[in-house]
Amino acid sequence: MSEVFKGVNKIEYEGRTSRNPLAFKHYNPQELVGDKTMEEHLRFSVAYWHTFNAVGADPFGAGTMFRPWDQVSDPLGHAKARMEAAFEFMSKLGVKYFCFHDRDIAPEGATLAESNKYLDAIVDLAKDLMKETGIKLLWGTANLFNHPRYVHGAATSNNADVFAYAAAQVKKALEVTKELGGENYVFWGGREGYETLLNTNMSLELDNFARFLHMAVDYAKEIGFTGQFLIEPKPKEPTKHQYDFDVATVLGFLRKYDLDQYFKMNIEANHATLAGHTFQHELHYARINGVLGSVDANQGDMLLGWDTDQMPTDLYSTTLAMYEILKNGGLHSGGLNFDAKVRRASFELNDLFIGHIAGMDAFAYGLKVAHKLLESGELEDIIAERYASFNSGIGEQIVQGKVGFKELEAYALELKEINNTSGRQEELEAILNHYLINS
Ligand code: XUL
Ligand code: CO
Repeated sequence: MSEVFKGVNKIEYEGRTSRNPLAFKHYNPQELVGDKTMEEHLRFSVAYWHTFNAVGADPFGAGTMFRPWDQVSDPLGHAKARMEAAFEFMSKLGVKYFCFHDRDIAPEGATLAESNKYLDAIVDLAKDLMKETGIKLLWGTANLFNHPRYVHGAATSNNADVFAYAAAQVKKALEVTKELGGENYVFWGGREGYETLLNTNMSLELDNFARFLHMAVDYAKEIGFTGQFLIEPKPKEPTKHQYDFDVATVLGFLRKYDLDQYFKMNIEANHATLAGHTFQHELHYARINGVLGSVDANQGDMLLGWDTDQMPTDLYSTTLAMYEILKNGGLHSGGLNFDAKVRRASFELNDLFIGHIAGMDAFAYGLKVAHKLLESGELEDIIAERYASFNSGIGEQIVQGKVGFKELEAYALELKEINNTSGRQEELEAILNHYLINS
């Protein structure tokens, strides 16, 4: 396909005073922040499904986005035209990674064999375009939720044939991810959950889910796929209860079934808020448990209770996310994948660039603020001081496991008074704002 995004050149960094909507104001790929460049810290990725497949349909209305690549009618030709446009977009945007579901890049055939054949044809094209542009695959995954066969779930379906079909689909998706050098493989639990407990054998469904993941781990070993396995928690939608509810729930599941050594988490901002947590909470909880793997960068709407998958522009949230990521020593094989879509009414082609630029700038600014905040050590010093009672005396003995209830009772009986100090929340929030305003 010839050039699609006509009139858009490579997006350049123009600095914070620029008012050009098609330029970066903060994301300056080669600028050093600490000992790494912005590009190395942020590892941005474009989500194929939102940016190249979505047409703006919602439950109340049809698509509003008429993309040039969607005008090609034969299924494989359509998929190829879309992929060429995708690589043109990513090259112009300067994003070095992308992510896809198997069915985003190639059409579903009449049979599994035909779907696999379509996928192979598109993977050949992807390989060429990746080589030509230097763009890499952050992660691959399988779409186990769209087709009607997955009505009751995939690995947690009541129907063993569906379990088998899903396994075959993931087997192929793993092969393809390996072939394209994917650095991770993601399991988001599509319809792995329930609508009503009245028809659900939750115990069998969870056991089967674990069996499925063990099979994936075994197969990855067999074919030599060494990428990181990631689970992406989400509490609800499409089912009313998704088994991968949040980081804490998934950790408990992985540990119960001896899967914890093989998986980390892919944390999505809007999924965190659906679970009643902040984005920072989920990143923090994953970090302190050594399972912060990758991020689906987006944001929800404060007033809506569903997964709106908006472009992340909230600086407060991107700053606190980057604070956790820096404290994690970075995302390693993970990245910041824009699992985000422009609004239904933002249907012009340029909106795709503008939306991503807004998200990239918001994370670049968040990175700069978080770096300064960490360099200053102000929050860490206050936290250290807050817990100082555990560094000596009875606190130290508790931490070292030297005392039990009897010794503590004896100690408490001798206590004259207990002195608490302020939690200083407002002071800390003001410190955060200071760095947000002055970075
Ligand atoms: C759905 C979602 C998915 C996963 C990949 O809410 O986030 O797109 O990121 O399957
Ligand atoms: Co996601």
